[in-house]
Amino acid sequence: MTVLTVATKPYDDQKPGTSGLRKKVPVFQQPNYAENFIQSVFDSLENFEGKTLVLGGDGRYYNREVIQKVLKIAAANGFGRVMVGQGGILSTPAASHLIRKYKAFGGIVLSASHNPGGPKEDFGIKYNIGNGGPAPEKITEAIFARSKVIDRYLILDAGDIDIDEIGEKKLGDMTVEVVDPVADYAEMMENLFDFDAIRALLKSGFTLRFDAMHAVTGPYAKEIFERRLGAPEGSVVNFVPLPDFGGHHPDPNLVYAKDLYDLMMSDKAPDFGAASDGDGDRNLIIGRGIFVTPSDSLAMLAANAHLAPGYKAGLKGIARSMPTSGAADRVAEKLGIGIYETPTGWKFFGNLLDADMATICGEESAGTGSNHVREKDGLWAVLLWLNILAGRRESVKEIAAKHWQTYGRNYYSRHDYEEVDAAAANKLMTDLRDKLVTLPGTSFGDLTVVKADDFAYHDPVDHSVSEHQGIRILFEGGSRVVFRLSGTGTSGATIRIYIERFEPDAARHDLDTQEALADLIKAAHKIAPIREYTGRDKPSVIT
Ligand code: G16
Repeated sequence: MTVLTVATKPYDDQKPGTSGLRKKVPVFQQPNYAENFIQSVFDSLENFEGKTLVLGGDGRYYNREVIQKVLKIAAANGFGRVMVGQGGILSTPAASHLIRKYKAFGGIVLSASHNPGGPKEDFGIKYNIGNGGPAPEKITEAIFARSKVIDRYLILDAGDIDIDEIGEKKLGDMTVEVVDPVADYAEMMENLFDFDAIRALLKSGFTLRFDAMHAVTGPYAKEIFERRLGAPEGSVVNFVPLPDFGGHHPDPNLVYAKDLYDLMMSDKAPDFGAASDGDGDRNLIIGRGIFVTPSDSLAMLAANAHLAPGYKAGLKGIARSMPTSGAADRVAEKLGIGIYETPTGWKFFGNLLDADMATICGEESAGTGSNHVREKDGLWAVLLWLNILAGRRESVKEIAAKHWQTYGRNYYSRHDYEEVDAAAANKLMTDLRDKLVTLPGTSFGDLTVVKADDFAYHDPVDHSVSEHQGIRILFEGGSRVVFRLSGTGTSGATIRIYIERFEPDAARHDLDTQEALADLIKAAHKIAPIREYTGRDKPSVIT
């Protein structure tokens, strides 16, 4: 088969964001757009000839087409083997696991995560390195630099290859191995968690509902929860992955997983409810009558992880992204282990995990994971919760209440202003940066600013520095508000405000979150008058 060298012209907008390149499908469908980016990835890497690439995606619209492009471009560039999930499907954590288990050179994951899918919706391409994690900034910057000057790509002159039948086939000199997307992942979960104990819990009448949101975790959840753990059929809902996720946002939060939330707050609630997102790396945890914020979930999982066989030796450290609440810090302090504060983006945890400085990591954006892979992992978080519930035989509500009694409660909320005008959002952030020096000492009602800065991260492993990672306003007593622009949206800009208050007094642990944070929310809008800049008078999503 012939390798074709196709002349192309660069696009100037192929800068990877928080997690890979995410754009609308019609943008990806422009002539050579996907080809340019894939070739830019390969042009930024060295010494992969003859090596293995892992490939899969969350099954969203355009997944299959881009899988074929990657296969032919990988063959033309000299990869020896591509392991591709059957039907082009691999959850993000399952892809990370395959890269690690089979010592692949790297992997390409096609996903726009929790963003909607469909002909006019979102698509994405992400490159993961040999440790199984998202490429670090020095590689994503090299990819972007290459994409701005690219003038050709290499592609095998071949027909499409069957990716639905498990087994090996040849594409030129390259082997394409179509693998079961679930098997290796499910086996890893069996090794990390006490499946017997969870089985016994489910047998005792404990009920669960897992909402796969018509996204990639459906087949994984069916296999693990229903077939291997014996949850009754029907415990997993919306389990058929659809290219448009059934027309919904596959985003497991209180807005887009409202049906699950309403059920869990009703008198028909099962004991435990959970959901995952488009590509299976995020999680939502709701007990009967209680939503557990991702920041609290991280802290509670870390405090109880020793109940699961995979973590019984204890944790080396905990890492959290800067906007994530400080709840995990208190657990780390009590355990006498390190706590690391990184910028938003799972890629920043990779070095800490590789250096064995952190074992469990988490983000406020519904991501939790551990050193078992190098991505966050939605089903892992659900299974660790189930393992803890099986070990403690208490409800989620009881576990949360006891946790807060021991450590205090970090009231926490995030307010998102989605799809606002990008220029207005950037101006808001620039003006905010300009007034940071004047803020310390200023009061807003009873709140006095003690510190205001623009978060910069100094990686303790490779000593790289990442600046402008979010504006922090810290108040006396430990409350804070943080402002950031999202790095994952595909139209306009999304302003995020993260609001947090620490409450040590157990008598005040039953307040409504928004009420507990009301004065901080007011102060946030005085400091950054979003309405004046954007015309928006309320957030589009509150989590
Ligand atoms: C990605 C990253 C996460 C990040 C999240 C939100 O998640 O992997 O680390 O926290 O985006 O980022 P932002 O606030 O910039 O939108 P995912 O699930 O979209 O891949």
